[in-house]
Amino acid sequence: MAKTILIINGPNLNLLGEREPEVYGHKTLLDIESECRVITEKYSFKLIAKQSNHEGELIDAIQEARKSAAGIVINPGAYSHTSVALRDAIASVDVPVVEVHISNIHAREEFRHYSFISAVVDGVICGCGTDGYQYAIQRLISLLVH
Ligand code: CA2
Repeated sequence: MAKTILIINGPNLNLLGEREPEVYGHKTLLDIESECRVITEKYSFKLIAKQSNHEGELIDAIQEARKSAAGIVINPGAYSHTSVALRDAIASVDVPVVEVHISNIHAREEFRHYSFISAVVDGVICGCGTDGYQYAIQRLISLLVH
């Protein structure tokens, strides 16, 4: 059975492609997931994508992934800057996790500069636009196949 990579997206990222294209680009979340799937299939991984606007649902998805996923790519959205609970959930996961931010959070408002998540993940990709998700998948695969 194919091993699974999970992509988790947090609040408001379901709006990608609909608003603020100057910050978040023109692609929808479905476009991004399809691009990532091309990469995961090449390496015989199955891709599962989840998005939620609710902190508890994101934590549930991370806890479930402890049993079912080989690795996780996560864009926690605004919860990156606020959620100790999400950080604790990620810290409890044994599989590799890569954090993605579409925008360069360090070049934006000061409240976005700190991510509670970054210290407990294996890598952070930030400011590379929506291509960052593909870079994160590539990194995860490198960690998993070597
Ligand atoms: O740059 C990123 O990926 C962020 O994680 C996106 C979050 C933001 O709160 C973080 O500081 C950085 C916001 C996601 C909102 O997504 C939208 C997409 C389209 C239209 C409106 C919001």
